[in-house]
Amino acid sequence: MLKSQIVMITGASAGIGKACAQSFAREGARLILVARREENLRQLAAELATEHGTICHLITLDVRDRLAVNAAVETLPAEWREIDILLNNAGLSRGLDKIQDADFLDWDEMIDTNIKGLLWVSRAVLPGMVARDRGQVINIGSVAGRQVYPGGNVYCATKHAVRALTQGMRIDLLGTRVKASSVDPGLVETEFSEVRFRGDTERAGQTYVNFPPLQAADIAEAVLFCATRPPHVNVQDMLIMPQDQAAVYASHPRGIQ
Ligand code: NDP
Ligand code: 8X3
Repeated sequence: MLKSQIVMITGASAGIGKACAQSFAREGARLILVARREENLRQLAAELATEHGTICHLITLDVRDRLAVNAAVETLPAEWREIDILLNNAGLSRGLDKIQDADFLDWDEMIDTNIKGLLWVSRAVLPGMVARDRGQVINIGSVAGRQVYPGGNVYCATKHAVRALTQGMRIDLLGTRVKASSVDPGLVETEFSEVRFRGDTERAGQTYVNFPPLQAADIAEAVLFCATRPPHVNVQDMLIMPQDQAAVYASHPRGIQ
């Protein structure tokens, strides 16, 4: 079903985006890999070419840069223009500060990446999908788009926005054959916490000691499920949690065996 389809993945250089690239590659898709760290993308593309014969097109950019996003999509080589699936995954959190204490720059970075970056990429890619009357946008939301936790304030607000934007896309695309879905994970062990705590690996590591977290591959399976439904089925959203995390406030401290 995905053989030779073109899948564009933002934030493909690490974590969930990288795992999704591996899953789509196994299914025979062609991949447009997007992120800022060019070396990571190159390494991933080389791995996928060796393991699955995957053909990749690499785009090194910051999704916050609207002009760069537009230029990258507009100048895609002819054989890469007809994107079948867009996975809006690039995103991050910064800190866990209270609103009264937080750094404005952290807010800018989260809002500009998680909300505006997702919008810039979607705005550039969606017209082609609508014109072809086929395609799918899959947004990576979060349990933080449904609940708020202490210090989560602005990050949670960005993920609530992603949830609203997926619903908005779904409504705006009604009448076309273009799908819109969101996959909303609970705690996943990736570089996410290291980024949140700006490289403080000890603090980041503490995030994952209380119970077995999800792995990026678990989310990739869910994304693949959304991407492989028949034409008359649209998965609107999926919430996927670790077994020991029932809600952002309610987890079972089993420890990691
Ligand atoms: P990682 O930090 O492991 O990966 C984040 C990815 O996003 C990287 O590839 C990074 O690439 C990319 N990225 C970040 N900022 C930008 C930018 N400005 N422009 C382009 N790419 C960017 O984290 P995850 O894999 O965990 O995060 C992926 C998504 O999953 C995010 O949207 C996150 O909010 C969401 N999520 C994560 C959860 C978790 O517990 N880990 C749970 C729920 C949702 P590079 O730095 O090379 O640009
Ligand atoms: C990432 C999951 O709970 O750390 O979106 O916000 S959480």
